[in-house]
Amino acid sequence: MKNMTQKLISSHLMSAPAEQPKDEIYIKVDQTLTHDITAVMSYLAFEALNIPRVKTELSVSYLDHNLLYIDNKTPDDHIFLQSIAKKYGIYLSRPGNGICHTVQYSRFGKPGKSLMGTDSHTTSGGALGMLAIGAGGMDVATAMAGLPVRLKMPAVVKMNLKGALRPGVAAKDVILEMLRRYSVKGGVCKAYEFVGEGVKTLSVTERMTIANMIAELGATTAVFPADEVTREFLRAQGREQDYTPLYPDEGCTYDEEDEIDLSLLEPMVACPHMPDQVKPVREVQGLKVNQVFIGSCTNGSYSDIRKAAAVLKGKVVHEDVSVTMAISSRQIYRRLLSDGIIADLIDSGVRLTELACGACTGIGQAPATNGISVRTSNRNFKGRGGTADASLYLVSPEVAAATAVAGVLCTPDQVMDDVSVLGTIHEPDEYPIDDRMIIPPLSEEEAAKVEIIRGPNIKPLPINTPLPQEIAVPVALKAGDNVSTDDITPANAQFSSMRSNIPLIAEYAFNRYAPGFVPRMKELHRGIIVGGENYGQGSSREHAAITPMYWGIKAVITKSFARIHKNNLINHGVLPLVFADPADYDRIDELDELVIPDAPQQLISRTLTVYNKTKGSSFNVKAELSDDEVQTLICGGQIPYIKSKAGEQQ
Ligand code: MIC
Ligand code: SF4
Repeated sequence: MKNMTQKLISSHLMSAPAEQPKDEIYIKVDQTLTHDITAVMSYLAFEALNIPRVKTELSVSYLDHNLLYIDNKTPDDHIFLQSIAKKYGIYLSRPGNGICHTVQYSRFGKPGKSLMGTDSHTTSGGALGMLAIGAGGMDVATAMAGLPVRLKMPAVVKMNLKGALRPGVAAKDVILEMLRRYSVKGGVCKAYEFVGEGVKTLSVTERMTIANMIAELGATTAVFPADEVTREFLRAQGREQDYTPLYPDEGCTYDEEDEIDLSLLEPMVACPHMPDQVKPVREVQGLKVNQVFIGSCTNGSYSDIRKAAAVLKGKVVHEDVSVTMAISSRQIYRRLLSDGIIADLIDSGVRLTELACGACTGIGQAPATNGISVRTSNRNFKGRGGTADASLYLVSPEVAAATAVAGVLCTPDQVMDDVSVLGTIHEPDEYPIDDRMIIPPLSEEEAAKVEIIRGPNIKPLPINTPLPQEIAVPVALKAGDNVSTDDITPANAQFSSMRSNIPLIAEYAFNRYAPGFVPRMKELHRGIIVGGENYGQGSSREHAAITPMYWGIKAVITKSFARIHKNNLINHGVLPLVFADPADYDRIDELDELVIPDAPQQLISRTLTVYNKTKGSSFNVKAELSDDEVQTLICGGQIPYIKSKAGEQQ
């Protein structure tokens, strides 16, 4: 008797099954996705593996994040990515077709399949009953090469949903409630499986909002059943043939369980500067707001936008509020257009931006100085919106629209006569289907003739050297808890355009969080980073591992790591170590000289003694790593490791 997560994992297992959560397993990946600001690193890694064509069932490359083209760099990257797609048998979703997660689950997702993407919110595919996991570019390159991908078996949490949401309360409030309960690190190495009568009341797009933001809990994935609601969605997408059911077996067991009564929820808001700073809107209502952003992959569905439009209908946005909207795909935009909704939005003074990520990750629409921005997206880390001193609040589309009208944070009932109309808005029975903005792969013969076009911004992927016998380095940075990858590698239009050029983007490592880091590394040339809990939370961007490695960071010692970032460190040969006694964190200062003698042997033993030469003391750290991960680190990262294994086999 299996739960849904166990079913999905066992049907993709390429190793012995896990005996308990956190055991290492290997899985086969059926589908991959990449997007423009993580893809270049991933395809450079794929090229280094010398494989003529992707070996997945389906791989898609999306050009969706950075469409501002502030200079030559991003268009150069896009041309490179288009030629890579042609060369290696990859679909390419062109700029303007929509945000990766929305297009992927709408046009390609299939219940029962596995999906790995170079984006933390790849978990969105769980809405369809897929095993959908976010990863770094190197892991996705491994998946595209048809090799088994390493994964820690997640503990499976049963989320029993009861009742139904009241009008004005949204799927966003379900995931915000989970963040309130469990925190941004509460989901690490967990898969949340949604069951119960309440699940049937949620559309696939509502399920997607929840599965999308499961990433904010640090979770591995979310799984929803593939039921009649799923079949209906696939039918509306003209893909009923892709439906296969997925349910938990009766009597199956779980590692943990919890319950949410949907009918008891109320509108919620995540306050600055962390997605788990959640409160009911009523506790913060009246807050004066400068900016509202509606849309993004999290809340850019047809019904999200329609609900926002229903709140705004007949009204004009408040004179002190700038209101922008990023609808998440061309398909949704087209349907909203034919249903007259776009006209309503324009009449209300909403500014429509591109069908792209944009403002969600600070690519345009930065808030004003000390600005208050209310957003339907999924992250509100400090500086995420592009303005260092702005404050971002995360809410549902209904609350965002009400706030846009009132100029202060409020709930829809405060600006509408009758919120029950929100309960009548559903996804369409049919979506307009036009995939001409997706370029299909070429035949093998045609692909062989394609030349890769590499603009000047595309610099080689730096490869680390094998682990030295002794690490003797200073503490280059002592960081606090919950350092996000946005803190390490910011992502506005300017920085996102540097993602293919490590020497350039490395100049900005930690530039908001610790502006002294790069100047210091230029003097030290080597170092260790010390961090608190949940180090590296947030996005999957590998640059947060590669740029410190580029400057000579050999190890990161923390109280705990976020899942994807830890894997990225391993893949790039940087030791992710955890304090055996967290109190040792307080006994280290920046610039202390640390020595790890016999580093490879100590790593193999999993408990390492670190000498603090400056303090004349020592402390122990743990390497919570599998045998394969240890070998990867000894080789200097995933590419040297795969190559050494291939060499052994010859
Ligand atoms: C994000 O939402 O933070 C991003 C930008 O989509 C990232 C990917 C990236 O940093 O390139 C993510 O979620 O992984
Ligand atoms: Fe794009 Fe924002 Fe979604 Fe990331 S979270 S994929 S930046 S819309």
